[in-house]
Amino acid sequence: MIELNKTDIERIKCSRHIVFFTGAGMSAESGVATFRGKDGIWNKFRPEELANFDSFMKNPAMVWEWYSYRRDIVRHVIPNAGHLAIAEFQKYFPKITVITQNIDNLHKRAGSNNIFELHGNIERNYCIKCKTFYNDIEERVVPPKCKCGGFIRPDVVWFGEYLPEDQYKGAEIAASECDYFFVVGTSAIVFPAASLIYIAKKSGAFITEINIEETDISSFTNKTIMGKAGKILPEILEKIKE
Ligand code: BV8
Ligand code: ZN
Repeated sequence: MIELNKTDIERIKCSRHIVFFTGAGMSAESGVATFRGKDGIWNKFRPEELANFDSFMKNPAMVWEWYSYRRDIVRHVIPNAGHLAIAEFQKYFPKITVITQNIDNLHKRAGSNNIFELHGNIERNYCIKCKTFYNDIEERVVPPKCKCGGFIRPDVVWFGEYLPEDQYKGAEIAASECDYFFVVGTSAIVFPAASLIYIAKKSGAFITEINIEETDISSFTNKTIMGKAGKILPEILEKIKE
């Protein structure tokens, strides 16, 4: 059972605005591999080799194949009990915000409707030359090309690239205004995304981390609950509903 006492539950219950800041661990129980865990996808590759623009320009086919492989996985998985619990929180609180580093669209598919996608979305693609968006592309040709001749790339944020302004700004405001900030399934080492945790704390939010292991921020949070997101989040929701 979760390590939350009556006071913890009361504190959540009287929150007006709760933020769920999520990383790859949120989708692990849906079958989407994390990045840095023992079976993380980046153990086989290195982010520098794949999730950056120069690699794409040097070897667009290799980078495109990697995203096609991941897009195929995402298309065949479903939101887990953790995603569904976060979506159900919307019924019991005036304001719920999801800030995700994930590009897998699972929060939206679970029914969350106030989401900031800091690192983009693997279902969206655009032409690097004319910026035309392509959602369903014929993946026969690798990498696919736009009618203008430009390469088509996934609409995700690569290393060294800026986060979408509107997404980061919106997330920053939510982090500074909320009274409760859950950090779920993230190693909290990628910036500027991870700075939102510090912004929330500085603004007086209560920070609770849900993870299966200690992270760089565990000593910094108000509370750390060891456990899987797909188990802990539904348990917290049940307590709220009691
Ligand atoms: C930028 C999209 C400005 C693509 C991603 C040195 C110091 C500080 C910063 C830097 C630095 N050197 C470089 C930087 C900047 C760099 C950065 O932060 N690097 C890190 C690695 C040090 N950041 C950038 O480049 C950003 N842009 O700074 O721009 C700029 C612009 C121009 C010039 C200069 C500066 C852009 C970063 C975005 C990169 N794109 N993803 C794609 O996905 O292919 S990042 C990638 O990492 C994913 O988005 C992922 O979500 C994110 C963070 O990883 P996590 O989500 O935390 O996943 P991870 O596997 O690490 O952890 C999973 C956790 O879950 C673990 O803790 C595990 O225990 C837990 N878990 C597992 N199972 C469960 C669970 N928890 C609960 N339940 C479970 N079942
Ligand atoms: Zn084009």
